[in-house]
Amino acid sequence: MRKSIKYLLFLTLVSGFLVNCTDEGDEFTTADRLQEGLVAYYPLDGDTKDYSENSYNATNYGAALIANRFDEDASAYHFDGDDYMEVLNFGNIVPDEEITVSMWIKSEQSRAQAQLMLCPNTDRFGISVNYYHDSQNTNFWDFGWLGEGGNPPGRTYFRPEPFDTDWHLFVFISSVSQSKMAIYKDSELQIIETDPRALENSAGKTLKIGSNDGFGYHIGCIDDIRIYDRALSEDEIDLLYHLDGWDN
Ligand SMILES: [Ca+2]
Repeated sequence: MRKSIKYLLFLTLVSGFLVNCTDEGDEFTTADRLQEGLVAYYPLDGDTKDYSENSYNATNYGAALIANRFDEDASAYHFDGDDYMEVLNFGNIVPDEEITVSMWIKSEQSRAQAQLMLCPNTDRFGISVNYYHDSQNTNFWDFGWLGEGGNPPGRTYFRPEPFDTDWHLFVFISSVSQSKMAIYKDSELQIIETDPRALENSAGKTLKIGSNDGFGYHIGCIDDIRIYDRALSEDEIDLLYHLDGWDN
């Protein structure tokens, strides 16, 4: 009898221990998933620092702090047409075959503009959403694109992109191992193609945020930029979209 009571007590302790472990394990897993493979993270909450382990901080040339999508003061940046940020030597750590870029963008116009560009802009790593092209609003995602016309390897684009001036989460994936390039908007797939290309010759290049190389300035706001060295899953993209309770 005493033995079975002891055994019951033992079982109770063990099950309590297991429940605790599982809870902590789940929390760890969720946070850990969005940290895994993160090579750059600019939350843009009052500064332009990189909060990943790499600490490739951005220098700001004119962009102004503004409220983010949750109406929290000074938690995103506004670009008025001649502003940009730059991260020197980002080309030394940029992923070259497997990459995901996630960023919140609020555009004021459809125009010739870039929100991200590795410069000098040769084989291109660049993002241009709400770009007015061939009389249509377009979202371009270039990774390893060599400048050929048409719809070549290393480039995918979506149009016509319906234009509005709201915040949207854009996620861009290029993966040589999975043979895909994809663009997601607000966690919905916009387009997927099967001809990615590896990025070459990136050493020493500068990452520009909010412009191309001295032109193509973005007009609008940018927030929460994350760059990963892997292709995020659709579940992870959904996690990013709803992070901090966003449910629009
Ligand atoms: Ca922010």
